[in-house]
Amino acid sequence: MPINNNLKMKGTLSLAALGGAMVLMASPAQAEQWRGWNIHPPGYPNSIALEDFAKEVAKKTDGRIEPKVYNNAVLGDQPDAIEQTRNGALDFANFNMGPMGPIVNATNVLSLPFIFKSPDDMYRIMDGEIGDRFADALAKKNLIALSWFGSGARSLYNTDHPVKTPDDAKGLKVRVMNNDLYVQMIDELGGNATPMPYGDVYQALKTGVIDGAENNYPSYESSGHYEVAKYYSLTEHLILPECLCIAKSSWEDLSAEDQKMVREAAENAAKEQRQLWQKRVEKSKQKVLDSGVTINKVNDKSAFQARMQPIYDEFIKQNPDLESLVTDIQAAQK
Ligand code: BDP
Repeated sequence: MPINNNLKMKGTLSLAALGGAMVLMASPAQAEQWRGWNIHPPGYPNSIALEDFAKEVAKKTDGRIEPKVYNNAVLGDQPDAIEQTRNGALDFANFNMGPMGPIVNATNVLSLPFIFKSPDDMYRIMDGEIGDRFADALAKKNLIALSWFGSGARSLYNTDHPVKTPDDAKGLKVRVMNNDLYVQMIDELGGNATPMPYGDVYQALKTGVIDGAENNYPSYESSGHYEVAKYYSLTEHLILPECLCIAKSSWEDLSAEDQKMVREAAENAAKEQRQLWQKRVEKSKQKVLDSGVTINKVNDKSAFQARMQPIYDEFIKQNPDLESLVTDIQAAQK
């Protein structure tokens, strides 16, 4: 018996080894596995674009690189994922420029409320020379921004009344993304800001830890926040670009030819994300309306804008080197 068993095992082992060798021969030698971070659920415009980026990279490199996208922030919340990508523990990601501010100071310019007049202005400016300046700042912190995604305009929403004037936000406890500028932004409206990971907001709204938050229609809808916070007020105070970013270490491992292919794939992903975004905004808006959400027009946005002036003044005072970036963005929208 023991002899037989031994023989059987040996046979099994060698067959397995042979199988392994065949697999190795069939797939390209040492395929590079890339781990990609995504905060959104499957089916969200960004998720679809990232999936397609992964497929295109695998195809263009004949499987030498195998990117895999991990959705729903399962690899960590955004500030944590930014660090992981900076140190190469993650290979690529779709990051919003809001929580990027504490790490790449120049990107705080993008978080100044009302800095962009419309998503189209944002796209045009980020696709040009000004966008390259942000990409340079990111590269200094080990993040290679290959293309820019959109995230629409963020508006305030809360549980028990419309916010039509700045004073309507007085006393509100509002969740913001991790960035001091947003704490100041809510302060200027007389509210109390709580920075908190995206994934914790639903529960915090439900239990009354916060009264509201702020986001674009697709996130307001896909996160389920609209089920709890039924007043969505069109303040449109932030129009934030997002990057498709690669870890510098993963980028530098690529040949010049592969870099070109990966960049192309990222640019295609951005085109796709922007198209899908448009459709998703309409779909999400309809869905929240159907569920009984009240959408409030803000007739005088300039009242909100005026409240933000101290943020600009202080920012420029503290970051004189970034003043030209602010004024160049403003001048590009005149
Ligand atoms: C969404 C962004 C995502 C942010 C999230 C948030 O796409 O990157 O993490 O808002 O509010 O719109 O945290």
